[in-house]
Amino acid sequence: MDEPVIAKMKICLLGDGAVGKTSLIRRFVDDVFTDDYLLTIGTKTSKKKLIIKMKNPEREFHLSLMIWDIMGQISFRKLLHPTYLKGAKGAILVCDLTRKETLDNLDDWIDSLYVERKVMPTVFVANKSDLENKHAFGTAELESVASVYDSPFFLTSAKTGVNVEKAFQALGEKLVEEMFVAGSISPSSKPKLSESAIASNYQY
Ligand SMILES: Nc1nc2c(ncn2[C@@H]2O[C@H](COP(=O)(O)OP(=O)(O)OP(=O)(O)O)[C@@H](O)[C@H]2O)c(=O)[nH]1
Ligand SMILES: [Mg+2]
Repeated sequence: MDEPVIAKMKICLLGDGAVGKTSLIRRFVDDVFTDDYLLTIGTKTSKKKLIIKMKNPEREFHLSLMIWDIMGQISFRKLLHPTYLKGAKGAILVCDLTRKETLDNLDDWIDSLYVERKVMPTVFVANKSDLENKHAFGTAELESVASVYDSPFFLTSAKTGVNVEKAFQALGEKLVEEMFVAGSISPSSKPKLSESAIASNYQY
């Protein structure tokens, strides 16, 4: 198998206040959860390595993700977006299964995303699946939004951890696909790409 391809990239989580963006990142990065709601003030970044294994051609990708967490309060949306989204290569759109309006509002978040770039790999997540008797919508509604953007979708719980890793993996796979489509990596070549060389291609 060819050497792993190493790339650094910025991704971000978008969605209304209290949908669970910070909790999903904490579950993914540190595998922890708390019931406390500490609303994010401004932005916060975390790092995590993600390994994506491609089958055909067989190839491993080591993605160093710089994950940007933003406060979801609507009043801050326009103020923060220009810097928050700059250089982002992909996004996870997060809504809350117990509040239907958080799904409807994803359109607005996507609009802000597309100001930065016309198309970007995205994954849709409806969080808090553990609150089973409080669901205000289901898979079908989430799918109908995600399909408009040709994106994978997951019902997740930052509390139990269900599907959290899968959602980030799915975004990682889309990012890798995009690297091929962009032509920066050819499947047949044996790249001698140093981390810094890749980083200059994929700046965050
Ligand atoms: N039951 C349950 N509660 C959750 C889940 N994810 C988050 N929460 C709770 O929901 C509240 C908000 O979670 P946060 O992760 O802070 O939400 P956020 O999207 O980062 O909010 P902002 O920073 O204000 O944009 C907290 O009390 C969390 O404990 C989940 O999967 N299940
Ligand atoms: Mg937060």
